[in-house]
Amino acid sequence: MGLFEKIKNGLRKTRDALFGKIDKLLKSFTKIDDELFEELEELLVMGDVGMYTAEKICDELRKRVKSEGITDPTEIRRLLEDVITEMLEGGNTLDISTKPSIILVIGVNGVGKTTTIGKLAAGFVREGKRVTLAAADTFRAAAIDQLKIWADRSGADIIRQNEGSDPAAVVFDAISSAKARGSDIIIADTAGRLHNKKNLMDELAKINRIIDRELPDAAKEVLLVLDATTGQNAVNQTKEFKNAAGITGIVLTKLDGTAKGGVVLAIREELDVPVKYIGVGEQIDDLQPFDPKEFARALFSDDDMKEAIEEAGREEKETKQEDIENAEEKSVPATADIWAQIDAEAEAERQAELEKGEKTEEEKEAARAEAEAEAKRRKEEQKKRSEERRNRAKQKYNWSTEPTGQNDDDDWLERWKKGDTD
Ligand SMILES: Nc1nc2c(ncn2[C@@H]2O[C@H](COP(=O)(O)OP(=O)(O)OP(=O)(O)O)[C@@H](O)[C@H]2O)c(=O)[nH]1
Ligand SMILES: [Mg+2]
Repeated sequence: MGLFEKIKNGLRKTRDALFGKIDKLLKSFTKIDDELFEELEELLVMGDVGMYTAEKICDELRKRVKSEGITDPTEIRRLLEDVITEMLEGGNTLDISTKPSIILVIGVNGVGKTTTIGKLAAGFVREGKRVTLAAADTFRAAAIDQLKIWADRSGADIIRQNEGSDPAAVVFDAISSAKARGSDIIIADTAGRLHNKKNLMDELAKINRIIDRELPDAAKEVLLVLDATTGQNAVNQTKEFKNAAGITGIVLTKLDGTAKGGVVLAIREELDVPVKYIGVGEQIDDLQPFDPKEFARALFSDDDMKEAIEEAGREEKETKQEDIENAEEKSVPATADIWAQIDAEAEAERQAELEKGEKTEEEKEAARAEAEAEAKRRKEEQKKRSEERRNRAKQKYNWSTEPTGQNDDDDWLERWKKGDTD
């Protein structure tokens, strides 16, 4: 499947729910008037574009309709595509211009940080770059294991420490290792959940300080991962993280599972943070660099617009319900897959450990037997030597019995008792 096809497929729900409806609306009007713009604005707001952004889009459309002298409502579709493209443009590319560059990946739990890192790493490795992953989500042991799986899958190096270790120390290690190995890119995973928000933000600030100290001249990206299925919540999360972590870009995941793709516009417009990647599925190549033009084109893609318009006729509630269900369905098996894999690996490790354990037990048994035999042999030898000595002493001192300690050569006797004689 081509890149565009993937984006198009990934945006099918948003296209069906929002842009299909817009198309239907435009076709139902015979002239361009205020009512049309009002209804259009309402559709945009319903499609998670946000009030402020929806208004802005409509103002821009009004201006262009006027300046271009457009009278056919269906032409608004083209204008809308242009306005959306322009709105989303600027700062979309990742700055990885230095060696090494560093990408810090942040976001609340479950949004797709680790998966995104795996996909990013796979893409970079495919381009011939050397990638070092830093397992700085030390909050859960499973998070470290999950990143390890992605490192193996993608062919990246990984630096990890034990669960509970200091994430900033892991990042420090990863930077040192990347420098030593000549890595091109370091990507750091972080925890999405800590005991409280302050802890989380403090931790990110600490990691940031380490990066700035150890790589003062490196290209640095702080990517905030957002789950598109959460709609306006994603906008709120951006606000929270923007202040604390100095975000340079957004990765919007799970667009394939939602009709809320319009949230891209809200994030860009309301918060002025560029979207750099979008996730349109769970496969390793389902993360796409964000291309505003392609994105807008995919939203209005004609081939299945007919189908989209039909879909748009469905009840909003039904779409939303399906949206939620699909998002849940989609994320559960993938997580389950990862867990199953982690479990399987842990089980394999346990088995190996067990076998190793049995062997060691056998070895121990053998070693014990050998040691016993050796001790017995030495004892025999010692006994023999003692016997010889005793005989020599008997002859020398004309003893008729064993030494008693009352012999004139007490000193020798004492030494003999200690085995300290020849
Ligand atoms: N459908 C779909 N699912 C995705 C996408 N990106 C991630 N996921 C799924 O989202 C779930 C959570 O992903 P993770 O990468 O574990 O999320 P995380 O942010 O690292 O989570 P924590 O480590 O718990 O904070 C997994 O089941 C992923 O397969 C996407 O673009 N589309
Ligand atoms: Mg994770």
